[in-house]
Amino acid sequence: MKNRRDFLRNTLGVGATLAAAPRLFPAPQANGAGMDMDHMSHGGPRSRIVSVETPDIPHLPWTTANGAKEFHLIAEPVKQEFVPGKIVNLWGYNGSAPGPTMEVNQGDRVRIIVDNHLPEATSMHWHGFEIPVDMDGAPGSSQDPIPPGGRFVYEFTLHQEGTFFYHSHMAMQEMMGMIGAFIMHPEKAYDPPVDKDFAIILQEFAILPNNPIPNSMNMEFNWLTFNGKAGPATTPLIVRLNDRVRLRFINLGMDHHPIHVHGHTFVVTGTEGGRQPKTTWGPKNTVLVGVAEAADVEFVANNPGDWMVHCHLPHHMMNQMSSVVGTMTRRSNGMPAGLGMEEGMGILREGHATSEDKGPSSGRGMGVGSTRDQTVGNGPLSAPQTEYSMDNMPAMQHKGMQRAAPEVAKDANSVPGFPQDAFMEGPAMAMDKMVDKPENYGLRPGWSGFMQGMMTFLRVLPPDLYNKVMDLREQQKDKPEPMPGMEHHHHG
Ligand SMILES: [Cu+2]
Repeated sequence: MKNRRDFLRNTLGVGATLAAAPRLFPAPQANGAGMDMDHMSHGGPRSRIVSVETPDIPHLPWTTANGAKEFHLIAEPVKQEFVPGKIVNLWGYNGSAPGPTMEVNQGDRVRIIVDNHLPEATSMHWHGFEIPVDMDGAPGSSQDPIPPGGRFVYEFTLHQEGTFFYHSHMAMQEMMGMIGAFIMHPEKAYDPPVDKDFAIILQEFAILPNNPIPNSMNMEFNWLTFNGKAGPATTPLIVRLNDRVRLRFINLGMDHHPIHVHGHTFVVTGTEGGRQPKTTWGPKNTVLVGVAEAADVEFVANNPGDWMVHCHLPHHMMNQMSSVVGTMTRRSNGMPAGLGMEEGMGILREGHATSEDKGPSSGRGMGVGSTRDQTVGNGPLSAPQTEYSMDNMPAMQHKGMQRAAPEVAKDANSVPGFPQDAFMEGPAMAMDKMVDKPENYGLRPGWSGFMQGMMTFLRVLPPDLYNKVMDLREQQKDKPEPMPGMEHHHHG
């Protein structure tokens, strides 16, 4: 018991000096199993518990103070890069949206200092925690909201285990990104133990074209993210062939997401309430993760390959879905008569984007919105049109994009319903180089053109390739992480 706690303390303690490092927990050694904790804890009951990886999201370090694990969360505006060049203003914690992942052990006493650096009041809710009501974070009923510049210290003992999360209890702040994973490891390792354990937070945002701020009232969600990234910028889940794998999905948004894993059959082993008994485990390949729910699934990765993991709602497999997108997809017909270029592209200098006079020019009303859409027909871009559009968007990073003529039949225009995929996907979107990272090593060339929205890969790798990816990841760790936006300034 003590050894196990010491391990996590030591591991996380190192993280205190690496607050910005996204990969707090190093990859397992090439010849080891999991985190190789057997050697560190002498085979105790927790010996087979591995730390949870949350790709693209850092872990929150902690210190020990006054008999508790002490964490520090700062609620603040953040810039999040969904895909290269798409930087949006969200609200989150400690520079990240979703906020950093917290990992604790069942039985721990924890203290969480929450500072509010937002321009308005907030309150922190510990979702599903069985704790005293004055620690619950319900604004107005269990505590006063934390004012801007204010602080609230939460402290409680945790007797639960499972996949939990924390979030602002101000509804619209939730839709600005304010959620984070809170993993409670069990006193005794789950049976069977896993070799790899991942958590993915599902979020959605409605963002007008060329507007960097989500409209939290709009329900036409056009940016769908895994851990704050949309495909192809999501970081693949790297596992070894025949590893036992746990995926933990957490959903906080306005939609339920049916998450589908290719090539494998899994069992649902837990919910937002904790571990489920084995008698409830039936075979599945899709799990519906409802709003405010979590789902743990487990399987043996016995099928080698680069397998897609994605939400199966068709509209959640796209980026920047919008029926009016200005010059990006339409060289003409994209702008209403009598308005300027900026208004036509949704860049507003005065007034509200959804006001009576501006709404139509931005192509959106307040709600479902199709009533305000401009009457433009869909149509695939020819290669020259794509070229023209890209070259006329100096702020858009397009170096490294792969362009080719869309594959379209000669008589395509005579087929009712055309175009569908030729409109959304294809020629302008492949950006393998722009999203290059160790975890993408060896993927099929051009793969990125077909990854959008809530999509990532489960890469089930044979030993050679697995070791190669892990070596590359080790090398990358020594390089400084670029800040969102910094690498895009030299364009234009
Ligand atoms: Cu979905």
